[in-house]
Amino acid sequence: MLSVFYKVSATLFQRTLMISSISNWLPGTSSVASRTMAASKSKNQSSLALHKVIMVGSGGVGKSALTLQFMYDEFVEDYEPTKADSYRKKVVLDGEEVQIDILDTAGQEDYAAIRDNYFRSGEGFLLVFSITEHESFTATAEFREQILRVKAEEDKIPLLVVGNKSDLEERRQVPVEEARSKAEEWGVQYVETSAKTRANVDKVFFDLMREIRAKKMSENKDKNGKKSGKNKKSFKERCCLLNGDIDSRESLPYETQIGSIQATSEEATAWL
Ligand SMILES: Nc1nc2c(ncn2[C@@H]2O[C@H](COP(=O)(O)OP(=O)(O)O)[C@@H](O)[C@H]2O)c(=O)[nH]1
Ligand SMILES: [Mg+2]
Repeated sequence: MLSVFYKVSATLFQRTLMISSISNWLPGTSSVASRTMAASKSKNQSSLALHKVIMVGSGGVGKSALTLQFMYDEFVEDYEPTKADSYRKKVVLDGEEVQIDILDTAGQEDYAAIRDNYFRSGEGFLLVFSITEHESFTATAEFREQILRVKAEEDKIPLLVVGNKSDLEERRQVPVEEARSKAEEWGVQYVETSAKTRANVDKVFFDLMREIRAKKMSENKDKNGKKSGKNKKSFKERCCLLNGDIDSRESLPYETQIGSIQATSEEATAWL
């Protein structure tokens, strides 16, 4: 009886730790300290683009092994299966220095509200299964549904389907063709990786970052297009006001409006 109590308490404690260690991924939960730190970052660092990637998939498929191989160039055989964590790394993407944030999920996504918050804050997803376990491939459809549900208002979500453990060919349960045609149906790329041999590990993270970057660029273009359209209109209005009512002109501060447009585009380019 006592041992059951200890087991349950330990699990709850572990989950609490897990959730707190990745709370920076939950929108609106950044601490004062982290906000202050962010504000005092060097100009160079804060101006680096940041791409936020989430590892999604059934337990045991190699999400942590892929993450750790990408981060530290090593294959971790026995990473704690219930441990979720987030990682940040500076990389050079097509000649540009950028930062990548990786959220390695692990079971906490069973709690729908927590999972939805993570998914909402992610900009791109690696949907991982193991080529040695057909069930994990079938599960990708449900994970994808969850992502689409949370990001319903977004056009195209950067996502790659990843068939991991390609070094275990003799234990393959998911034919390449089956996975490829599913990915085609979803309009995404299918890549096979091995966290053990490092095959295609960089490729999946870099290709995903490219998709995220392309999406941000096109969103930015749209935003800027709309902004300049708006600006033209208010400039016209202002001309009329200048000809007429001086008091009304004061209530439409020209400098402030231009300033806010500049701030918006600067803010946006920081996410490119
Ligand atoms: N042979 C082989 N084993 C792998 C590979 N990726 C992960 N594993 C092993 O599969 C098990 C589960 O991996 P893990 O990263 O903890 O899975 P997660 O639950 O999705 O995070 C571990 O024993 C890993 O060593 C791989 O590419 N090849
Ligand atoms: Mg894991």
